[in-house]
Amino acid sequence: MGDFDLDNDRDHADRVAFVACQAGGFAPVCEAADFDGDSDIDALDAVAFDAAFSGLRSDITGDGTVSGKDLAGVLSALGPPGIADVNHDGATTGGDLAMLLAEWMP
Ligand SMILES: [Ca+2]
Ligand SMILES: [Ca+2]
Ligand SMILES: [Ca+2]
Ligand SMILES: [Ca+2]
Repeated sequence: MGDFDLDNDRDHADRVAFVACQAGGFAPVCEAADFDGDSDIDALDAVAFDAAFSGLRSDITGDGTVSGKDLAGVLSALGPPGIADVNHDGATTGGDLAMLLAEWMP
């Protein structure tokens, strides 16, 4: 589950696809995102995806490190959910910033 591009990993590319499915609602192509098999892509599936995810949750740019670029990404995405909603509470807020700072690798 969660390997959208079928290359046997759950990396940033898969995460982008997951977030798109989470935002866009359930579609046949999103079956790989429905970890618990209840035909929706919700916070429970997001938690399961994170458990399988190989990267850093706060690495929203997908470059392998958590840096100022990710911080800028979260700051520019504040408000709605999306890839910057790293704690999956349905919004991009200071809580996501706190998680990013906790994973920060200078
Ligand atoms: Ca993959
Ligand atoms: Ca589900
Ligand atoms: Ca990054
Ligand atoms: Ca959040």
